[in-house]
Amino acid sequence: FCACILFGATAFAQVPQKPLSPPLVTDLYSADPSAHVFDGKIYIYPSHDIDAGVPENDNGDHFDMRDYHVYSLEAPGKKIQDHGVALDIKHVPWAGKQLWAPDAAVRNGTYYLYFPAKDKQGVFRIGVATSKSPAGPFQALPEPMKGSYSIDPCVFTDDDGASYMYFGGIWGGQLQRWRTGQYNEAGALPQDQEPAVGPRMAKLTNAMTEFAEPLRELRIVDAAGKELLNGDNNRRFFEAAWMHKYKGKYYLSYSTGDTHLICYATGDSPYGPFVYRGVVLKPVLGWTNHHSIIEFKGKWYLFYHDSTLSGGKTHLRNIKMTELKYNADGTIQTISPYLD
Ligand code: FUB
Repeated sequence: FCACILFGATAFAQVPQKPLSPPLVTDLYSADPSAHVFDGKIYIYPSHDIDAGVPENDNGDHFDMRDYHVYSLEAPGKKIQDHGVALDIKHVPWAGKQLWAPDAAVRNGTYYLYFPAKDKQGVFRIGVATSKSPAGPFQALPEPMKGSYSIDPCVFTDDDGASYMYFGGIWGGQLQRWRTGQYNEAGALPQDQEPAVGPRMAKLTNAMTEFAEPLRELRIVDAAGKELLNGDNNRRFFEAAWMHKYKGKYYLSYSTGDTHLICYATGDSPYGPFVYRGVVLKPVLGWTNHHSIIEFKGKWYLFYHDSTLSGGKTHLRNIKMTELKYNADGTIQTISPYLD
């Protein structure tokens, strides 16, 4: 099938016949799965897709989600458990609309849910909610994180216990409006021959609710050390940053958006720079591609989504998982989401 459609378009022409993996959840639509191992179990923090009747456009306004459910799995292949509504937008005082891709973290027995939403002025911010259980329910803080903007937070905790947030997304994710560090509604992407906009990141405070340092823009470079350009749509960052560590290296993976790939780049520090290494996941049915990568009992897994359950509706997705394998040199074996 062809991946060449606009962000707003409904579906690919054809539903692939042989998906690599079945949907994990079939009674609700779910997307953007951020997986973690907490208390020896896999917990999944996805978006909860609904059909809100909002017309499709390139800003992704049709992704008009209003709550989150948390899921858990005792082990891959076991029955998934739905822990119910973990957070509802009506209990987030600052949020206006669009609960997009969340993530979670734990510190000292408190679990933190990080989530993007548009504030009452229509500007994406990142909120935090807390719970004593990884399954929630979560209680939102009254304000978004100070200095936060854009979408798709990912919180990575390093071996030394320091936690870092990676975030951002261009187009509807508004990252191009923050290129100067200040909000500019007319802010545009760079020219094609200029370096692409990078994801933002910063260490978090011990309280996990604020940035502990000024935000940085990550550099993603090619093998020659040259920054990826804005016109390099097959490799440049678009949204859905995820960080994991394998054999001492930091792996930054992300979606290329309008070319529908999950790519990755590696580095020697959580701050980068990151060298582009290749493709983790080829395009899926539906416009968006969004994932997470975790280790569980010695094996590695990719969590991702597609739109098979809805017959290809791009805003009605379903989460999936499959094993992820490395080559001896640390490169990731590219995954094809369909067998035909
Ligand atoms: O689910 C809404 C948005 O679509 C996410 O925040 C993006 O990463 C894309 O998957």
